[in-house]
Amino acid sequence: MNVMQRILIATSNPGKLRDLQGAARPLGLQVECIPNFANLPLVVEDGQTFEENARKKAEEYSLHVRGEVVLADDSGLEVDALRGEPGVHSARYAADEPHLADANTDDEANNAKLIREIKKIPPEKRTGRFVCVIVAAQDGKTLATFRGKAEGVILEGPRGTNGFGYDPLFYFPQIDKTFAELSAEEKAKYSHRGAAFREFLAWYRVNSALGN
Ligand code: ITT
Repeated sequence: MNVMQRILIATSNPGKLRDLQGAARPLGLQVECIPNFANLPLVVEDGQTFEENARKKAEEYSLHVRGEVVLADDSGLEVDALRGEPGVHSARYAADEPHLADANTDDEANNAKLIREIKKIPPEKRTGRFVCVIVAAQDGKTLATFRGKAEGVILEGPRGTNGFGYDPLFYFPQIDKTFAELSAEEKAKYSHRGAAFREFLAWYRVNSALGN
């Protein structure tokens, strides 16, 4: 049987949606943004961790689609020599301190700031990782939390035109490419989001009609 199963995600970030759709498609699953997402009241991401923010988004947005399992993704880039920054502030790294929770800055400005900061660090110390936490919630309650990461090196100039966010500055030694040089299939295979989504799927197969 080949029934397309639909999974809802609460995100304003088209890059995340594309990544998840890329990871889901080969499995015959469909990932869609929750209906009317742009008109829902914004959830303020003021948590100290990816988990807190993902949980807050999943729980609050799931109240708008009662009875459905809703996913939220909170993610970012941790640079070791920058004490884990931009981290939970990844979407608003270029904003003035204290990186107010409702003030996202654009990818270009965030990347320009990362380039300025990484140039101050010796090349051999430019390690970091993308982290993704996905929370599944229903009717305002968290059902489960999933985590994925991808280890790499931060470049001081962009490479590649695919992807979004910090992808052009994130070099992934395992296949000698930046994340902006990956196809949708490769990003699903190697990325933090692909890893977290696979964990979700393993859980979903057991906990939903998919497993029947
Ligand atoms: P939503 O909260 O609406 O989902 P957002 O963009 O505000 O969208 P986050 O608060 O989780 O999401 O911020 C994540 C930021 O981390 C994102 O804007 C990128 O700058 C960066 N990021 C996360 N995953 C990434 C990836 O796969 N490639 C490049 N950058 C990524």
